[in-house]
Amino acid sequence: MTKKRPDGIENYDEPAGGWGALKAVAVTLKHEQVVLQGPLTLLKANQPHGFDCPGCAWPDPDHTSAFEFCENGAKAITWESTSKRAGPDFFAQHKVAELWTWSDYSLEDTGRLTHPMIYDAGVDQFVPIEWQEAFDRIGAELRNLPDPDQAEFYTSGRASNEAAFLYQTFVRAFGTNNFPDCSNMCHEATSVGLPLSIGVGKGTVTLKDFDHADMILSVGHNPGTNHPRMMTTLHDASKRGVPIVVFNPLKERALERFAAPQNPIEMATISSTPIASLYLQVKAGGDLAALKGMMKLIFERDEADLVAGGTGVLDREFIAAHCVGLDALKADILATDWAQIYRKSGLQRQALEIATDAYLKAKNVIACYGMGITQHSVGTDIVQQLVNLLLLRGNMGREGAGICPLRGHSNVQGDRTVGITEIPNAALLEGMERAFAFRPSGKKGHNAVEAVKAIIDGRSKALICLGGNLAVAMSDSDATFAGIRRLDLAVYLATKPNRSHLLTAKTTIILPVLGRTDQDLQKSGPQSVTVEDSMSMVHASRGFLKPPSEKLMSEPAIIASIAKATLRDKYAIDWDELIGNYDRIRDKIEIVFPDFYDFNGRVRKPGGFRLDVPASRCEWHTATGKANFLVARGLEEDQRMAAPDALILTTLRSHSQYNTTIYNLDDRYRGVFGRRDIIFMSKGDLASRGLAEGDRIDVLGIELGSDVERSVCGFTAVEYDLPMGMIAGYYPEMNKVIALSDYDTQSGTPAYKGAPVRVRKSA
Ligand SMILES: Nc1nc2c(c(=O)[nH]1)N[C@H]1C(S)=C(S)[C@@H](COP(=O)(O)OP(=O)(O)OC[C@H]3O[C@@H](n4cnc5c(=O)[nH]c(N)nc54)[C@H](O)[C@@H]3O)O[C@H]1N2
Ligand SMILES: Nc1nc2c(c(=O)[nH]1)N[C@H]1C(S)=C(S)[C@@H](COP(=O)(O)OP(=O)(O)OC[C@H]3O[C@@H](n4cnc5c(=O)[nH]c(N)nc54)[C@H](O)[C@@H]3O)O[C@H]1N2
Ligand SMILES: [Mo]
Repeated sequence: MTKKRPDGIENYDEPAGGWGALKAVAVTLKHEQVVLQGPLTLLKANQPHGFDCPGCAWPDPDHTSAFEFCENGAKAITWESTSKRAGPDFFAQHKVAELWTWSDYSLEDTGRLTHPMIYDAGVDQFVPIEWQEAFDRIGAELRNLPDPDQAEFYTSGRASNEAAFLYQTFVRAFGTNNFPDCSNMCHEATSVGLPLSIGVGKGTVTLKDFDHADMILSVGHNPGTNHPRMMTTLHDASKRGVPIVVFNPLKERALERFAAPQNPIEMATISSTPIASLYLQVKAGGDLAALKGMMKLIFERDEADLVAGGTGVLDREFIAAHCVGLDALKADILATDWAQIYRKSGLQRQALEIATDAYLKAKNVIACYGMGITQHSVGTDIVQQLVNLLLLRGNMGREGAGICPLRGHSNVQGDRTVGITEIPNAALLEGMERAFAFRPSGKKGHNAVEAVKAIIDGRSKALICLGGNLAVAMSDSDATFAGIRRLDLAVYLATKPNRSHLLTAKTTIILPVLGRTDQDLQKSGPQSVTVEDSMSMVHASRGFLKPPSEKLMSEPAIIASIAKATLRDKYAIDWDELIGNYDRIRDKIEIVFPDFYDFNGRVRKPGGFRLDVPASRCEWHTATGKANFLVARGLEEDQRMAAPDALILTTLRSHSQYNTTIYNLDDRYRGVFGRRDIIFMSKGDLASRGLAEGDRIDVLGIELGSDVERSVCGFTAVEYDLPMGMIAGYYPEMNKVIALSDYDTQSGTPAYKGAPVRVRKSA
């Protein structure tokens, strides 16, 4: 007899992709009332003369390919090109107090913003304001701050290179380096960890490398949902018989399919039994232990082989030529206790041995990873141990091998490249001086967590957001929301209304922007912008749709107008000239960043160009001039997990959301329909707490030395195939329980995938 499951929870047996995906797109098109432009728009995504898909940062084959079908790319595009509008009429009908009760889904579902709006506390409504008046207000408020460091300038990763570069120019001229950005909540562990290891904070592989890989490690990411076009690459690899070894606590449908029997992946084990590709259900936060375990096995195999008269299993030639730090790493790894490795990773020796054997058998290995690695209190450590594993066998800087962080937002990598950073280096400061004849301050500014803390403490008074939904994306929602409500000035450049906008400050202004798909007309005619994907490919993107309203301005034009109103004649930057033709902005980018030489020429070629990644050719821009084996902290007990009933919370994206944008309430591949108020728990953890599937439960955050109660209440427990000792819930709902103090001390990335919690039955 099959057990009755809670409402909306099903056993979903269909494979990832397929007809389910096509159906989902048709439903989205209809819901967004995109009748004619919709399908046409989809066909222009990622085409030589089209726009860059705002969905994800996975590259395109030379960006010249035929249309690649992508369910979630289609949703992202359709969501932007909707015919629904949130104009002055809409805001006149709804007070902010009412809108606050709406769901995140309903808020964005109102459609595209059409008019600049300012909050009027007298009527508790947003009312229209003229553009110039808005710019003058913002300029006056910013100039009135006693110290430029009292303002925070957030960037979300959809901003183009041109917008981001102008923004950082404005903010540095204004006088602060407070650049919180979405990357600080995302791949910061990569941006901080990789430079210390290999001298560059970016991935080293290109799409072509996947054709030459003999094994792919897929660690802590869910490409079937978040990078769907990557499935083509993984599918091709699996058809070639390349083993794909997955580390993920959840059996994600799209990754599992590669382990399906009809698509067998041959892989010799120690016992020479052929098995399918391997799915290791590591416990959340257990990858550090798992990687240390694999390296321990490698060192043990190496010694055994040497004793037996062999040459060992390490790539000694590569290590001698390119690496330093092997002895310290080996000492650390050999000193790591097996019992600790098993306990922290939740994996048994045999699983680690099979993974290690596959790794040692392969000549060329690519390691792909995502948020399952970076969003932990040891995120930077895990990234670096993954690099260690690759370096031991020389899997770096040669064809078919290397590290592949899967970036999030479609231009998050580009935004960082063109200067969105709170820690400007000398090269950036000198470049700015060359381009604009002023030397910006080199003082360290705020990252995302630091910015929100400064806002909560009242040290920062103003927040300008180039896109995104910072308050909802950040941990500790209650504290974050309260802090932002106390600001003097909050300004949001946005395409659609969201909850951050409703956290009204003394002055709150929403400025509607053109999206990726919209035509951007300036003095010299239609403009293209540029973006950089996960593999450092830079290419042009040109929108072609009629904008949702004649009132809309482009992001670069808005930034230039705010800059003019704030800086007036300071440093005599000719903002109008830069905006009249974006080629002029790109000329300036080229002056600041020499890697962009002949930018306007090269970006006009179909497919664009690749920015230099020295580690891709074994050139190591590190302090030692070599690739560094780095020792991570140990696996000692986390004090916060000392309570016997403590669990690790990991937070997930559903299949129908883009970060804080919720397309609908289904999470098809995980069998969840029409709801998000659920907590996935293992059978064992349910039973040991006297709970049953369907029970209402509360999740409470644990923060040492604090009695603040952070909780979500009345969520439904859903039994799920998970390792014991952890639970999973949806982002952003679960941000209420994660403390702001819970982040990776090396990179500042919040520990969204490894927060200590306990659960109780709801009263
Ligand atoms: N459709 C869609 N596309 C997106 C996004 C979106 O929201 N929707 N967001 C974009 C952005 S900004 C980003 S950063 C990327 C995010 O893309 P991903 O990196 O795929 O991010 P998540 O979905 O948060 O989590 C990924 C996986 O990590 C696993 N996981 C959780 N904890 C752990 C752990 O401790 N160890 C391991 N090994 N795995 C763990 C989860 O089970 C999940 O499968 O996608 C981008 N693309
Ligand atoms: N618990 C938990 N929290 C997380 C994460 C997690 O995995 N778990 N992931 C983190 C990660 S990886 C990231 S990247 C952050 C994301 O944080 P953000 O980037 O701040 O959030 P988004 O949800 O992507 O922002 C959505 C809003 O962007 C605006 N927007 C959309 N397109 C455009 C555009 O073209 N221009 C402008 N100006 N605005 C636009 C719309 O108004 C929309 O409401 O969240 C982080 N928070
Ligand atoms: Mo992200």
